[in-house]
Amino acid sequence: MAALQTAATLGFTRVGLQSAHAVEPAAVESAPAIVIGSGYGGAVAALRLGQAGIRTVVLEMGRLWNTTGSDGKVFCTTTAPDQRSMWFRTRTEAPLATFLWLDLVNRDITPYPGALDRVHYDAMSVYVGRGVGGGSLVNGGMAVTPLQSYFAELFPTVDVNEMYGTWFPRARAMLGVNSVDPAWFESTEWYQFTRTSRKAATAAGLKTTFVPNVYDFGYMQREAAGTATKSALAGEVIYGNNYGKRSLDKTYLAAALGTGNVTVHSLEKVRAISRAGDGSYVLTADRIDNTGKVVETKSYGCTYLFLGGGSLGTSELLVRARDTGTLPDLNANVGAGWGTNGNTMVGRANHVWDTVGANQATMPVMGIDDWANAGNPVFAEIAPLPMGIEHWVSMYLAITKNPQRAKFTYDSASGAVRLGWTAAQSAVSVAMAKKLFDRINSANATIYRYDLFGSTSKVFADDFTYHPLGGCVLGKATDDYGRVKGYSKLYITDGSLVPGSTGVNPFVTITALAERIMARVLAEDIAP
Ligand code: FAE
Repeated sequence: MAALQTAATLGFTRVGLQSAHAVEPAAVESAPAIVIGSGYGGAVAALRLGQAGIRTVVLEMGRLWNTTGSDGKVFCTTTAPDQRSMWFRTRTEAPLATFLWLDLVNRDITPYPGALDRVHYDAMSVYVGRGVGGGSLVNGGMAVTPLQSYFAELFPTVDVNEMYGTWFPRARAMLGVNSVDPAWFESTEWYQFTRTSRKAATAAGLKTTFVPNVYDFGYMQREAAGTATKSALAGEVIYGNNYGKRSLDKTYLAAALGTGNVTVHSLEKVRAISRAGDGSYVLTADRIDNTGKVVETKSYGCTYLFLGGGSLGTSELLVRARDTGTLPDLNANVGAGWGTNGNTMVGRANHVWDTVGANQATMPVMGIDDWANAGNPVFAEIAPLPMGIEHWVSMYLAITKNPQRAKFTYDSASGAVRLGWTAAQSAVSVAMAKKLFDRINSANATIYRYDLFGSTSKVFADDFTYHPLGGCVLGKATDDYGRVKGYSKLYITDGSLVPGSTGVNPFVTITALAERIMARVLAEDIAP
């Protein structure tokens, strides 16, 4: 007894407890500003805070992708994926599961904090990027500015002239947006697949349009010439590009670190947010190792909190905070207004003389633009299917104007946040995509492919999206500048602000909105 008392007096009991429970919160680490997540919304917030001289900590659950594996590369290939491919999986879960119904694509892997995650909800699964740079590490780089009239419809309270005059141009410049050289596009084998899809769309009286990208097309031309190491021309995309792509770690985040005011903590997942008596925010974050084990639970404090965890990450954190009572004044719009951007994937079989080429660049550069068709608005990206063989398949990612929206809800029994999206809601996207591609098939006397998405008769991939949007919609869960209603000094800057749809690929919209928010918040809310 005496010995125990002595030990306790000396503080040994606490030391003993800490080693037995390594996840006990350590002392609070504080910073004036914290940003959760390092995708588009988080990266813009970090840069603008850093430039304003505000010491900022970014907490990112994924890895910092800056070390090479045994193959000398940072990211693994798509054709031979290893542990670096996916977020804690024993087998990869690629979007195109099969070819001729054979599972030729997926591989067994060791669980590891890989770059691509597929988050499964009841009737919808969502692909997201994990790592410093978020979705920019794994996406197709298509950098599309939405139609001004549609943006105005989605965001009636936002000044569209200011958006299109200031914030969209700023976002494009910062992201390093560029376009394929049209002459090279017309002549290279690497975009034969796109030219074949354009021909089929034109035959149906449909309009096609070039779309810009953040992949460096100068680099791509050098890849084709054999003077640069291949990346987009080596099938790299969904598990990361080793070269050529201007992902956020090379643009916004590099600039943010360059201010000297921003620190990024990787492999730290925020799991709870609450508020201290003085109005500052308190975060609980789990630091994990490469096996996923929680090696430390950290406690952070900040005056200004910016949420950039993406549509899923931010919505889940805030729904949980509201419904577990740690931020009880969040309103009922938190968790609402979620959509898939109308995503549906589909493949068509071409005639034998309409080849798509064995060699395909992974960066899409063209879309079929039928958004002006009021009866059935669809924008369909012409997507690659690089298999190293001629397979005559034309792939598309259709973005449809699906008006369906869903909610995130907190399940107190399991502690999980669920998404109420249903299969019937996906069927609306499929019906719209089908109308467009039936037109193309009928004009070209071609058919769909039935062998690409697993089951024997599945034509349209209706169970996943690359474009999760909404959950904390601008003007509803927040004011018109991302300030969360019910709380001061709490902001959202990511895709959860976008009401379920942008009509095009979303990251330019997310970046431009974040720029607009940060300019206003820094000018009005944060003392220099
Ligand atoms: P995001 O980029 O997802 O960043 C959120 C970050 O927060 C991630 O790094 C998370 O790991 C991290 N995070 C989340 N929760 C927590 C937490 N609790 N604690 C710590 N960290 C957390 O969000 N869009 C285009 O415009 N063009 C394309 O060509 C395109 N292709 C795509 C292809 C694929 C395969 C995928 C998956 C997406 C694609 N997208 C594309 C979508 C685009 O990447 C996406 O809209 C943006 O990345 C969303 O940006 P956010 O800032 O909202």
